[in-house]
Amino acid sequence: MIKACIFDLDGVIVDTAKYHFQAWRRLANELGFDFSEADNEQLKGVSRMESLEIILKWGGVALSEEQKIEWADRKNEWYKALISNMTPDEILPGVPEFLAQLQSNGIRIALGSASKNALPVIESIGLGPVFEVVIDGTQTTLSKPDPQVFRLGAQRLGLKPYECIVFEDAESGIEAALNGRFYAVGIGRPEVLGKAHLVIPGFVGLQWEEVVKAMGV
Ligand code: B16
Ligand code: MG
Repeated sequence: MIKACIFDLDGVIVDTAKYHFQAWRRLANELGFDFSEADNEQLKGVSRMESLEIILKWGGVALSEEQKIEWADRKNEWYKALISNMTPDEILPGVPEFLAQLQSNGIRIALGSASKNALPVIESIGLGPVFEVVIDGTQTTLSKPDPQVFRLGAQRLGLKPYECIVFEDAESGIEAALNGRFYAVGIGRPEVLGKAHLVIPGFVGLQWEEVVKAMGV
């Protein structure tokens, strides 16, 4: 019996991936190299410092630990400037309607994001009050595919993993959910998210009853 849904933020509720990409690309460019939007896929759901390591490897750039922290901070300032202008219009299509269905069915709603900026993002898009529990990158020590972020969410809700469905757009996020024995719905392409119990292209027209039926929960 499902009692709660735990949502990833970036790529599920809102498309902040484009802002992460712009800020990381600026960092790469200032360090003298470039990377593509396709490369950026590999950074989805990956923590800030791990993303930096991957990008530096792409550019063949070696930095001291101190320099890494400085560049990561710089990237975060650029990212924060980009997200400061976000509005509720940027909530991904179908998300508000799906959240409303959960509320009317008595299903509890939580957020499980790797981002340390999750709170300002949900506030600026007006969804702050919708999430009963928020677990973000400030509360975790282990990155997806470790299930820590979702386990903390379930714990805070007072529920077992098998009572929760995780909605994720990143392969590492689906793995995290499965590693924690949660039900998992992938938002995106089946080629990438095929391990999930159910994969959907997005929330437009999605009915809660259909999800329950399709997953046999
Ligand atoms: P920050 P999610 C993740 O959020 C993003 O997908 C990933 O691209 C980003 O590097 C990570 O948050 C950390 O974000 O630098 O804001 O702490 O998809 O888990 O909601
Ligand atoms: Mg994501």
